[in-house]
Amino acid sequence: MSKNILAHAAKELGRRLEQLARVSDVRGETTRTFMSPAMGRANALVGAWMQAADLDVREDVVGNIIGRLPSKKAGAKTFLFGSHLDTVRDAGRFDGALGVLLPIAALQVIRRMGLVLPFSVEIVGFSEEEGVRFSSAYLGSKGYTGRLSQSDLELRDASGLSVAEVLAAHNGKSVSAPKAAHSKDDLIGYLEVHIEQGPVLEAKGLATGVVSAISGQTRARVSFTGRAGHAGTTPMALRRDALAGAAEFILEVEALAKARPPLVATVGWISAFPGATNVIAGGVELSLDVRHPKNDDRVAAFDDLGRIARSIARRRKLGFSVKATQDNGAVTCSGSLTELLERSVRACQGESMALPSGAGHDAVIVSSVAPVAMLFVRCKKGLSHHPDEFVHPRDLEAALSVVVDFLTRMAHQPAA
Ligand code: HGY
Ligand code: MN
Ligand code: MN
Repeated sequence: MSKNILAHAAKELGRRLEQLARVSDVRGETTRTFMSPAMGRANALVGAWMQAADLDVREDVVGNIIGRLPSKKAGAKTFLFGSHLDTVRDAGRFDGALGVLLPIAALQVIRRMGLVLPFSVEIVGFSEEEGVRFSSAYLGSKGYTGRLSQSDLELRDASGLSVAEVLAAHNGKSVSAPKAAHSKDDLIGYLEVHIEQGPVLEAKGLATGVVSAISGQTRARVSFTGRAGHAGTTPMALRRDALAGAAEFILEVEALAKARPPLVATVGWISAFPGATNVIAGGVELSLDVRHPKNDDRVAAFDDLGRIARSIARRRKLGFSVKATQDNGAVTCSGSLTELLERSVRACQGESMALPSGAGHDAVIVSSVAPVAMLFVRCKKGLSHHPDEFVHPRDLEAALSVVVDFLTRMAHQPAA
């Protein structure tokens, strides 16, 4: 593998990540949410890059952009790469996009090396992984793997629009949940390249690492209902203040998670109604995100938080509800794929380390149809879900060399 070809491809990859980051629904930041105008423009840009890499490009009914390099070998199976093109609000330029653009670059390097792969390759830019618009993640990969459910289609965004209505508008006709793009026996496996979004690789001085397992996560919407009232005339003892109750609950969420490491639990957003300075909040809705590498511990923590919410509501004479909007078990990465990936990492950087992922990834969903592996790439200070997210160009090149080496090894695997 020539160093020059790699260095040039890595430089172009860095440039494309910058260019894609400017495709946003909000000027001056990187924000792309499910089926937004910016997502359409991102798909057009990534689709053009896929086309330039001689991939056959299509977009499916849930807005995934898919580039396919068909093998010339009759009956060849397919190896998948992918990650998400949607982002959190005011995001960085690497989370998701790296796992779509890097494999495109890797295929261009492979072609320049004259290597013909004995299997087809499909690169998927998933349309929705972060769960920003509908508070439930993975709508893109669920659509691609045939796991989009009726309850997913009925989820509603802040404006009251359902997933089904958004898909109908996008496709110009109502669409039912799509079937899986591939049958299980057509797939060799899936590799997702993703920034670590944590500090471990940086602390170890490693550019890349392999993922052992991905934590399970439960997301929910919690609401407290009290009674709105005049902030100036309602005595404190007579109040049923929904926002005060929610505040007490949020501190209990933090305390419970701190008491049970490695559990993590987060309230990321809160809305208070009617939301006026001089009105006691009559209603509150907030998000809850609970994660743990072990499923039993995550479920127990979520149940305990429900009991805590109930006791706060009872004491404060508030109504309350807890509605899970997403529930994904922990996923262990495929041993054989990860072992092959470790060989590539060792060949490229001398040593390899395995680490768990606290963040969720599309690999969680794809694991239902194919063996999955993940390559983590060092990011500065582990910062992510933030505009200062940063991967050094040297580490882009390192990750690219690992994936090119991995594809080369895959090509020489028996009966790939
Ligand atoms: O929230 C997550 O774990 C990921 O960033 N979607
Ligand atoms: Mn993310
Ligand atoms: Mn991500």
